Amino acid sequence: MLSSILSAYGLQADQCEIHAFGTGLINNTWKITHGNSEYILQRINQNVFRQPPAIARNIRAMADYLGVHSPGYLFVVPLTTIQKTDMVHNDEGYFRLMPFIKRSRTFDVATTPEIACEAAREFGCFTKNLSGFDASKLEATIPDFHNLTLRYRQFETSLDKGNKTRIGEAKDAVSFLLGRKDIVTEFEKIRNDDNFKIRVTHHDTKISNVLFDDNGNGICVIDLDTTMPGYFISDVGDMMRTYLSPLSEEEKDFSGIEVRDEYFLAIAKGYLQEMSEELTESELDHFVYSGEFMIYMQAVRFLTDYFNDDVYYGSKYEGHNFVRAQNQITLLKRYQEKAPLFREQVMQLAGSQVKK
Ligand code: GN1
Ligand code: MG
Repeated sequence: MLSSILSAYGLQADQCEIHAFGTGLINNTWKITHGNSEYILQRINQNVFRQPPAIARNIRAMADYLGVHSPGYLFVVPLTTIQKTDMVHNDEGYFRLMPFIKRSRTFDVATTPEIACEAAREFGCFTKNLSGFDASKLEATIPDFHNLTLRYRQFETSLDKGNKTRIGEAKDAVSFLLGRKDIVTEFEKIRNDDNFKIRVTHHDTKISNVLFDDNGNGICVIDLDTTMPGYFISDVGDMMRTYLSPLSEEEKDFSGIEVRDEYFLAIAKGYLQEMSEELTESELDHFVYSGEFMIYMQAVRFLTDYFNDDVYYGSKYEGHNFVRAQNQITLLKRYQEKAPLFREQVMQLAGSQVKK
């Protein structure tokens, strides 16, 4: 299947080593080795990304801007085919090939606060470098991706139309999420707040989307498919969701889920190092809210998918998405306990900054 794709880039499959790569839930990813050259090949999941060419157009537009305004900034752009296209389209879908950055490594989990801080700095730097770029020029590769109002509505619909047995079994989780609708209400206030800026937002800031060198310094951010106009709370919030606990969303034993203060501080330091001058006072006031926003939204999305018979995320065992949803609910509770402390810390960190 991959040989015709590789040949579009002038590579012969029988001269390449091909290995499945990474842990993403959405796209298929392979590492391709051809002599001394290494590449990442991906097939875009078209059930999720309805218009894959929009991804390529977005990346091109950002690359053009950064080439002029931040020439030293490493921004990984897909390679072009012999026909000079950014992607290959055939019956199997849309594919693209990227250079594999030499001597780079990724982490599946945030293993130290330093790594978390570097990742946060990289995501902050990405948005900062693109702050002069008109975000509205980017196409929404997944319309309403982080629109919590819509996610909540989809949850309500799944309660109405979804798998009745599963809904019955998840009563506690359902009433917890319905009981935290204030998180949705706060999001709606943000949408009506002119001091909340629509920025170039990555929307998938897990640690494995940052490349590091051997010394643990960040090199660049990757996986730009969901980069589109959005709010900074998506990026900061998903870092909190995925770096604060030592256990991932896959963990079935919730007793070990905790929110580590030093990782919160690391995210805040790293991100604000780049972004404190950019953020408005309203935005800064919602720095801690961003964790609630993203953890809550992910719990809602997993539970909705469970009620919809796992059509979106898939499921490796019976009840998988229910476990993921409960895991995220536990994380949200742990996060909530620390929120007052975190608010103080953010104010202290930002205290010396002149806010716009
Ligand atoms: C999906 O495929 P992956 O792992 O990069 C999802 C994210 C979720 C994440 C949860 C396009 O990302 O929003 O946070 O799963 N991406 C999409 O693991 O839905
Ligand atoms: Mg992704």
